Amino acid sequence: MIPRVIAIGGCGIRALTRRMESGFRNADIIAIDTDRKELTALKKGEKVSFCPEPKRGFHRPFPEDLCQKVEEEKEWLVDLMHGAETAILVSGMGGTTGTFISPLVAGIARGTALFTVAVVSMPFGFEDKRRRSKAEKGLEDLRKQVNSLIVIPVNSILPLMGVEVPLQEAFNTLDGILPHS
Ligand SMILES: Nc1nc2c(ncn2[C@@H]2O[C@H](COP(=O)(O)OP(=O)(O)OP(=O)(O)O)[C@@H](O)[C@H]2O)c(=O)[nH]1
Ligand SMILES: [Mg+2]
Repeated sequence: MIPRVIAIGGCGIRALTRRMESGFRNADIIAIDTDRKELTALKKGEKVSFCPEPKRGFHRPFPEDLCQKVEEEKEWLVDLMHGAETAILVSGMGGTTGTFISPLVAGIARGTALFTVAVVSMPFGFEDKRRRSKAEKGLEDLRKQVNSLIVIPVNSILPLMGVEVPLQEAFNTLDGILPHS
């Protein structure tokens, strides 16, 4: 039976898009994001847009709004899981969308008796320190909700890439690794 692959946030969607470009078909894909542009770039799969209304002049979602949105859409998400035995979540910890939504969606998948695996990256060492602590917290929440957790040790990729790595190149390399895991 083919798994549900659930890409969450920019990192998850970009990594999956790259994997599909190299010919990856055997999965039912669900993409969840708060950014419509990222979702539009994905050519295949069920797209779930969690774009809250801009609030107090901010255009980025607030974590509490995202959690509420997931709760509101829970039944629909349960339906999307229907018929599968395994869910594989792909996301990057450290932003807002992937960090806060991944544990909730993992909980929903596991709650519907799917064997639930999460493949995530943690921020590179050169990223903002606040991202790291946010990512650590997200990872702990996620760990409680999955059967299996695979964390990609991103900093160990850097030495493979030479001394001065452009940021985008580091992410591109990670995109190549995440969905193979
Ligand atoms: N593989 C890969 N990782 C990325 C990329 N962009 C960012 N990341 C990593 O993923 C983490 C989360 O970034 P995003 O996925 O863009 O964030 P998001 O989940 O969409 O959350 P918000 O945009 O903040 O709501 C970052 O801190 C980076 O470590 C990318 O293009 N590819
Ligand atoms: Mg994003």
